[in-house]
Amino acid sequence: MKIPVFWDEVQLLHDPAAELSNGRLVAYAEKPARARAIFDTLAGSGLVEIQAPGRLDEALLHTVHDAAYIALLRGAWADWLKEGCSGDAMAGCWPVRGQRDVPLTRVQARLGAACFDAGTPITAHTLAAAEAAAAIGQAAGSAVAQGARLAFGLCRPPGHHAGRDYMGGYCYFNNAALAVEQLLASGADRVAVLDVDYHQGNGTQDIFYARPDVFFASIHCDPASDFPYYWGRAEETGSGPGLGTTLNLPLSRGTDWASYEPALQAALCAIRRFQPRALVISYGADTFEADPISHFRLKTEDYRRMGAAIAELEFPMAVVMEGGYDIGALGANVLLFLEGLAQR
Ligand code: SP5
Ligand code: ZN
Repeated sequence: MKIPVFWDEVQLLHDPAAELSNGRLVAYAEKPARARAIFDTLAGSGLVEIQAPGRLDEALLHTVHDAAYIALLRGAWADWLKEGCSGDAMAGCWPVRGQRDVPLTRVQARLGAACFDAGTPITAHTLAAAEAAAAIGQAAGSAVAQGARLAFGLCRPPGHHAGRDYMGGYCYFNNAALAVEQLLASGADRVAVLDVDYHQGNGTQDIFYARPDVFFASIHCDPASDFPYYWGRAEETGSGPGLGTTLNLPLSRGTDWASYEPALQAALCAIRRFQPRALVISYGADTFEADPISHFRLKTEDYRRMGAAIAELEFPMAVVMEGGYDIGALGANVLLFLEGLAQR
């Protein structure tokens, strides 16, 4: 059985010029060539069947994201031009915590209030790409709901840093959360998310933080040293009816497979205990040793091991693509992970 891979080339049109990094504007790391490299490797592998996603369900999108936030993203580029700005649309002024809630008119101000970093610009084609990625997240969830044991959503832009009403970390819509909500809408009563991107999945955590029906586990670099800084400590375990359904496993810079594997087993153990009907995996290959923006030391072969370890869970799985910035190795790092998952 070939693995269904959902893909839409509209995603390649999102191409921001720069991001703010260590006090400088530098080339944007989340480049179209990333998705192209993954697509080419998977398409040439004989392991997968490329499929177009269905239409993005408006109601489902509104289950995950706030209506005013969706409207902001949809209007941002036109507003930016109307207000006489040039360059990619992004804020340069942000409200601080605890600030009084005031009505905002300028798109600069509205973007600042809805974004937590200076790495998530909006271009002419960003919305189209982000909607395609969201549709792909939904399609991956839907394929699993309809009986696939494994499906892969080749999403770009990524999604796990985007919350209900905010963007950040190269993410606009939360593609993994769309997969989760699609599974729940199709009758699953409990769904788990395993996030293995180098960066903690703060958006997914926030969206499901108080939910007893969605378990969120994330293995990531300690936020004391790395982005997203303000989320991802081990003490964050959920709230209210969702207390105990969030698991954060921060690891230090320099982590290799020997130190990664025990954390992965701990996450798998907790997921098994939760007994979900399905698992959504936020897969980032930025844990790779040569990743240009990250500091773990996993090797290409380790992704097959990671996939095989996760495959020990008997639940059906929808994988969505998150980060991973070493374009030369990215295709192999995705393919081997999928091969490991498909081994069962
Ligand atoms: C989905 C995902 O992996 N998002 C990560 C966002 C990380 N943003 C902060 C990175 C800081 C390093 N910037 C280096 C840019 C090199 N062009
Ligand atoms: Zn990442």
